[in-house]
Amino acid sequence: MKKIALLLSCLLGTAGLAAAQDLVPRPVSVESREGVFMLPSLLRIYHSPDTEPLARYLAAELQRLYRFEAVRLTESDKLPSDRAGIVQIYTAPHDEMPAEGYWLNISPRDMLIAGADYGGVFNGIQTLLQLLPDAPPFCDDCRRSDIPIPCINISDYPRFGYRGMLLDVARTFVPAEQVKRYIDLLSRHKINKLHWHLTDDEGWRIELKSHPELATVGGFRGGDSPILPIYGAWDRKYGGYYTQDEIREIVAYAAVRNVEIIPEIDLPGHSRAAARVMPAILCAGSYDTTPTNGYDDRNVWCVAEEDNYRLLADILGEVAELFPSLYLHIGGDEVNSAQWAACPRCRALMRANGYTEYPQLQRHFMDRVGAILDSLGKRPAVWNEAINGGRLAREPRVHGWQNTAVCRQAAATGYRTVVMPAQSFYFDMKYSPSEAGQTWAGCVPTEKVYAFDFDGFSPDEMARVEGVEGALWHELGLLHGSTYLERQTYPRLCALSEVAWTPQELRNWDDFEGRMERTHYARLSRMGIRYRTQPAPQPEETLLTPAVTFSGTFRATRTNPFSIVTDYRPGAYARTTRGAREGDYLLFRFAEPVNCRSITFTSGYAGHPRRVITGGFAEVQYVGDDTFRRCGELSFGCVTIRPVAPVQALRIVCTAPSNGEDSVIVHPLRIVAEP
Ligand code: TNX
Repeated sequence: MKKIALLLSCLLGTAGLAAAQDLVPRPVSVESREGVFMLPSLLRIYHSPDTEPLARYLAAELQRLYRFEAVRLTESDKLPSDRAGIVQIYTAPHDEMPAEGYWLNISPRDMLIAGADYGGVFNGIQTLLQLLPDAPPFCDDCRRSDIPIPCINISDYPRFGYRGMLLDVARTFVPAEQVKRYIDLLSRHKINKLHWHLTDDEGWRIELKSHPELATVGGFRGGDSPILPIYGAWDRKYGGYYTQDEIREIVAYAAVRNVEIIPEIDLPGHSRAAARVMPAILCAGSYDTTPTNGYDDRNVWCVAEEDNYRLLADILGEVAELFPSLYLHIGGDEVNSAQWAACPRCRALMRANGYTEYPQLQRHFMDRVGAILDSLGKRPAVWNEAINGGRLAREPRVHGWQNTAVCRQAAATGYRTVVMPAQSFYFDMKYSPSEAGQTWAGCVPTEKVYAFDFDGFSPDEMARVEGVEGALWHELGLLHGSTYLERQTYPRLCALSEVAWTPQELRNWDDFEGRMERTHYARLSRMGIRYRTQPAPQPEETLLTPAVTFSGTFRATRTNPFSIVTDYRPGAYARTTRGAREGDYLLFRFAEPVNCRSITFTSGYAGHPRRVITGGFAEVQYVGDDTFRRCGELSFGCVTIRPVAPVQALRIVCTAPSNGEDSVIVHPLRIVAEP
């Protein structure tokens, strides 16, 4: 048995060394050593009092990975004279070790993790976990202890103190258990902030004892909810929210994993869900209100309404109590000033304060909310637009999202800045043109995330950069199903973790890709992550553009006429003058019968379920037939038919209302020739 262990250790020793080079994010300094540490039959973990949760965490991981249960925890700074086979974890503040940094020393005799602080020990444990070999194929009488861990000395610390990820649970609800898993996976990449986007136009996800209806009503859209369905939840009541107990549990779960949660209540815009539950938060005169869909502008809190600040004190008071983080994110993005412009009281407020522009009125609002936070012992975090109306009274942390220039500008103006330009760090964008996701900030392949290098930032600006953040906006969650969240996040998050952690001079794409391919993708698989893989090349297809006439119950706008469809203008679309109603139809009649393999009809923005026909079916008329035959149902506004004979005409029949959408987008038919 001993011999086998020795042989194993030799084999795995060298494999281990290779794996040691394959850590993600790459550590600052790694020095390989001879030999391996074998997990002993009883592993003794010595820990300092403050790292007790981490000793438990490590023990739980060994149990999960190897069914290894022979662990004894001892709280002590002193080690026994027999140090063989022990692990020591402790915090050791040290001048030379920055916050969240750690030393990890593995010798054949013992393993030691000394962290600058709790986070440092946690990060050291993450590195250790990445060094652990695969679970051997256990049998009942196998010893659980033949697990060799390569000897190594690592000294490591983060480039940035803020290494964040935003999760939008407003557009697509993510149940509490999945949020925990998401946090766990982030923490394994040494990400230490979760920016939790809890409210938006499409839903309010946090239970409040003072105003329960915000969540119990505003947490759902569709059906009998005052919030109309959108983004693929058209035919059912959809949603959810987190109870305060769940939130406390998630916050505690994250804290063990060195993840701080920064909750966001998006104000004063993006507040349609709140406004549908409490219309009085809107400017007087905009109370009407026939429900409508999409980004209608009646979602903005009235700045002049004093009751609003009392309400916000209630709301933020509860939020502040639930979340220990110093910063609470209060939004400030994409505020439409149309309601303020039409509101006599907002206009009077502007005059009284000598404001000439709406961003100043927004600053006024943010300052009032900032004062509430101040009274709660908290500070505001805001989106970059919030600083356009002059300097905010309470020192905020600014999240720059629109592009890199606004991030630089915020830092240059003296704000603590979180850098998260959509063009590099928005994981709701597509990886490549044929894949799922949004496109407004272009495609964001993993290489592009990795390549972000603060080009053009001055040393002064860099001094204000607190770190970086990825973002998973979630409009398309229902469209793309249960694998979307992790696929959009991984492997881009691995690249982000290295932008956030590893010194720039140690970062190199080829090196990163090598580590991913050799080792880290396998680690992701072991964690059960369904990460994105390179899509298979599309088969060559020939598209047909047969002469076609178009008719039906819709009219099109002047700027987007139906001729765009009948001309097969690539990338363009027609737009109707109103949303769809039950019984509407669109009829495509071909000049000659069309022989083809398939015809795809698409409504709405490509890959983005807005302005779609939310329900309906396709009917085909084959050559020689007088009647139409039903041949497919619309799904997310699209349908593909595979004709069995030459096609004379295609009709799309609407069976559902458009839920207040103002128009339908109609793309040219995609007709694929027979091979
Ligand atoms: C812009 S980022 C938004 C979000 C959307 C996102 C989609 C930001 C502050 N506002 O509301 O979900 O684009 O990519």
